[in-house]
Amino acid sequence: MITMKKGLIKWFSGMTIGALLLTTAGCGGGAAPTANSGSQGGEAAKIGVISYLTGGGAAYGQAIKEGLDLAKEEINAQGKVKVDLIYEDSRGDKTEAINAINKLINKDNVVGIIGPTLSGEMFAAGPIADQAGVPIMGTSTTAEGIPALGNFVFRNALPEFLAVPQAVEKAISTYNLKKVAVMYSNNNDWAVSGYKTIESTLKKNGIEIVATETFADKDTDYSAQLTKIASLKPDAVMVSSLYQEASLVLKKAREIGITVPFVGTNGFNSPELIKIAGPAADGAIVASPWFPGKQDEKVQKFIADYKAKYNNKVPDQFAAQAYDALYIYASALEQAGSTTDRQKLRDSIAAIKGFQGVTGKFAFDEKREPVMSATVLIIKDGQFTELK
Ligand code: 1QQ
Repeated sequence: MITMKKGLIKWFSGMTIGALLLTTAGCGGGAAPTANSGSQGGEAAKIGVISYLTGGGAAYGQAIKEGLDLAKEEINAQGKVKVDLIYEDSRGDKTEAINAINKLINKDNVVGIIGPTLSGEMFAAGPIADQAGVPIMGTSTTAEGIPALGNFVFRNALPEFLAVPQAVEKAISTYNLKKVAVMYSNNNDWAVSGYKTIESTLKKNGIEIVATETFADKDTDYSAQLTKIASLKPDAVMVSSLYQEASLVLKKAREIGITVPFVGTNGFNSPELIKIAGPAADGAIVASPWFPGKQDEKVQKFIADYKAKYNNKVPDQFAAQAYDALYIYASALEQAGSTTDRQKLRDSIAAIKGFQGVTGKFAFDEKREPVMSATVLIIKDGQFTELK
């Protein structure tokens, strides 16, 4: 269990940094100091956002920002609570995420944090927030073990251990799969976690794994792995990676004549995959709690408002989950009756029940894992459609 060990080491180093911060900040956690609240409306709750806003995976972070900004506008207009968002760009980097979290907690005195975008960043930054007693909620962090980082750590992203088995099993039954090849990025914590879920689901279903090929984030040449896979003639290929790498894998695969279905993990849920891979993305399958085709009033209103604000752009899963996340915070802040009390905010988030968002019904279980359901999607003619 190499990753578990790694996780522990990270957790301990996070604890040390967190403890140091507590001492230097000179406060024992709990309520954020109310001083320095600035001129922008004294009683607005200051929420820090750590997002992947520039670099290779920026489409994830930009979508998250768009969803949050729209929700903020609406929440502030409704006036029950006021929220102020302070953005930090972590560029998908663990060190940047740690720097961002320290700044948000100690300089900006935020009451809570949304983000970071990647599970790997959360594994690095989450324990710091937890030690400082600041609630933190990932909107896109789907690896196994996120809420287990500590009592102040939440997510409203559908964990891969719920999403991946649905996508994999749907593909098995739809295409009568017998033997598959698997690929994943082995230097990305989340991609590794997604791969493990793919593997255990395949084993559970008695599917033969003919090849397991690895690569690293930012790799651009996948010919060696795919040539080997092509020679083994699998019924499908399952890939755990972010959109940048996944798009290049898809393009190369189609180029060398691999026409079988692909099943992806959460990284596939960005329309950027379709933009980069083009027609090569057709036939890719992924599970998501978000489906813009849902005939639901709340979903359709969100899509219309989002399109109106962002140049007719249709919101993706990352925008939708971020939008819901800020509403979850707003509702918890209202319940807490304070815009500065971090402990009360934590307890109110944990107590969220029966929340109805654009990604469906939402609650946390006793381990602070989200209770939500998924739809299995397939890309057809450059569009995410429901795989029925
Ligand atoms: C994670 C993910 C990524 C796909 C988010 C962009 O699910 O890192 O957990």
